[in-house]
Amino acid sequence: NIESNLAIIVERKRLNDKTAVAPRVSIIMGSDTDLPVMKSAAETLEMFGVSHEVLIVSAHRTPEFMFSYATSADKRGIQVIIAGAGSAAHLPGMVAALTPLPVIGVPVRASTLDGIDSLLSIVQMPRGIPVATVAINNATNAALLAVRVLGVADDNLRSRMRQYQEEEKEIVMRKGDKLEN
Ligand code: RP5
Repeated sequence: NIESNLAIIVERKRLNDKTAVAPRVSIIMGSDTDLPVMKSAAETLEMFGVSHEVLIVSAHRTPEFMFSYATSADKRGIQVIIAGAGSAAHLPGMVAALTPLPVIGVPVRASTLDGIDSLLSIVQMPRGIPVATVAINNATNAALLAVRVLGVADDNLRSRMRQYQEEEKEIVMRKGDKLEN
């Protein structure tokens, strides 16, 4: 749809804008139809103030672009790649094969097989080429994992993650209080 396409064009412009903050995390997906699921990864990174880019990169429809994107991502300063794809979801694994960066895979529910096809395509990587796979459609967790990876060498981000965990705990505790009253 128009809204998703616009978002992608804006992000592409940002990618080309040399004055913009360099993205630390790259969120890629096989199709713009993945965007409704994948946008929560971008929203979560925004919440943590982590710079990111959002791109459509298709293993099947744009294989040459996928190759140049994946082989150059680390040289551009990207530190973690979040890759979402559905059905025969080859994108995360192919990108992981081409980059030394950590790759987090998001299986997108996109077909009559309800996302099980995507999950198995992404999680069943051969030895030597790891993809950290999150639950079906759980792009939020992919972003949270990316923040934790970055937090290893970023004290501010690590304490922000601690704070987030405390806030989540409070929310659950308050819900428990409501049930008791
Ligand atoms: C995958 O095929 C994409 O990641 C998407 O989830 C699925 C369907 O793509 P479209 O046909 O909707 O563009 O490559």
